[in-house]
Amino acid sequence: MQGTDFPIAIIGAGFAGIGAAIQLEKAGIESFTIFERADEVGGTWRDNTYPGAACDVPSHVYSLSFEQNPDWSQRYAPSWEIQDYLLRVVDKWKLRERMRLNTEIVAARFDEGAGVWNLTTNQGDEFRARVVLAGVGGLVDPAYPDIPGLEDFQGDTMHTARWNHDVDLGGKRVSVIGTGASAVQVVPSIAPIATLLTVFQRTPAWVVAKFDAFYPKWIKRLLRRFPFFLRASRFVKYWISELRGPIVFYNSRLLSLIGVALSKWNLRRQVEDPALRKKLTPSFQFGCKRVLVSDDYWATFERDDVELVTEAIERIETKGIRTKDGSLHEADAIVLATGFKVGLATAPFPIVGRNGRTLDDAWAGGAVAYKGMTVSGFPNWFIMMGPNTGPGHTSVLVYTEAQIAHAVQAIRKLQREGLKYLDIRQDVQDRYNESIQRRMKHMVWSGCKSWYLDADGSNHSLYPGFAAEYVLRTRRLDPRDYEIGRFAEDPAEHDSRPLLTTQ
Ligand code: N01
Repeated sequence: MQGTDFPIAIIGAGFAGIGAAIQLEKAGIESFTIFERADEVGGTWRDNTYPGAACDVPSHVYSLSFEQNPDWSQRYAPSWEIQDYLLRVVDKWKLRERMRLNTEIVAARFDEGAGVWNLTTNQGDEFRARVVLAGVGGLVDPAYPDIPGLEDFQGDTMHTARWNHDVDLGGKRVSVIGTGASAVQVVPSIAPIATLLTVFQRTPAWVVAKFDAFYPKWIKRLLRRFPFFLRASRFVKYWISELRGPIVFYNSRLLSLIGVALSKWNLRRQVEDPALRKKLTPSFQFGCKRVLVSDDYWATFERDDVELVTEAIERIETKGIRTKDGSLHEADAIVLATGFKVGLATAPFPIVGRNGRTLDDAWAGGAVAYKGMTVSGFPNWFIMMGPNTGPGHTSVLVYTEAQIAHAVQAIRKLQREGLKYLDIRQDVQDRYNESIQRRMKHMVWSGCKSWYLDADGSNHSLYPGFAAEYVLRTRRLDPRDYEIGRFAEDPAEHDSRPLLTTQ
């Protein structure tokens, strides 16, 4: 099991899994297999195809730093273009050869004697990996609202994250439930085709201007010809988002005022009616929920065929949505822009580490991991986009790339020194997470309800600081932080079973 015989499992073929595979290739490590439960790569960008779906971080930053793309059509690329980009990258690196689509990992168990993770697939196959890179994403499965009568509705119902392209919303009365990041994109996109669009708002959101624009051909040519300009654009956009960061994440009344001023300016330029403005203005502190970006979401409510309903929903009936004031809002279709089941706080499937301990047990008090990547008792298991690594202000991929680099360092060490495993020390992990939670007190996120928070109000989703700081903190793997497992001297004790057993 040592030397070149070093199987690595990458779980998930979204940005994280694809990025990890490329970095392994670049490091000369080719013994990896990517497992993807869907029939195509892409993750978020494969699944989120609703009208208007796009990135809300500039694409020059929201792309892999080692696979920059001069051809983005606009500052904030639409979802299909990001998916095309990922498909191109996968083909360029010939990753399909090492990929098992339609293969879901449903269980994982660490064999401490062999220093091996036994992974079970949904087809009943067993895969034995020395290292696992888990890039399963945090916002994957749609959250369907718990509204009575949802299943009684006789029109079409669809969630933004599972768009039904067979349904034509043209000429229909459409109701949208939710006013988060997905809603601000879908609402302006379907308003022009629906005869009536009714948006049900439970909590208004702070929305700042997007200043989106198409890149003219000459700019794309320039970026293609002189990659320096592409790198410079990325650098500038990245640092703008970092410098703006404190307005979005610090719990400071003063900084918050800047955000509020920017957002109110955006509201004033889009909405003239003061009563409508009032309904659309949040009462919670700027940054507490995700700050949204849009140039046309608020303006959509000025249309005669768009209605904003702020009355709470009582139930859904066969013909539409009944609000608490007794009104029935008839609809032909309901769009649920109600977000995702946040997958950060629980194991994505049963994962059993050393001494038979499950990841769900380890995370009973909230999801914690050292630098968001490694969990004590789960050796050689590296999480990408793990606990407390989400940003509220910049591209998540900056964090993901730091995690990939860290995991590659660990793999190199394991290989170079013929080690059995690296297991983060419990005291190191605890100290790290105590410091993260201490810093949370200075962040803005605890003042309102959002997917950032667990049921008990604790935050195990976001990183309380700058991306640059996270990158610096994760740059060097310090072996002293890890308990090192070594193989027995006697080769007879080494596990020699095949690495992949298909039943
Ligand atoms: O989901 P959300 P999302 N009755 O949870 C409302 C990422 N993202 O899909 O605020 C009535 O933010 C809920 O109301 P309230 C991004 O990280 C990225 O929009 O809870 N309303 C809220 O308005 C984002 O943060 C991009 O009171 C109900 C909405 O539904 C994350 O995904 C694009 C309800 C849910 O908002 C999630 O965004 C899109 C109910 N029973 C998303 N239940 C990029 O561009 C829920 N709501 C990268």
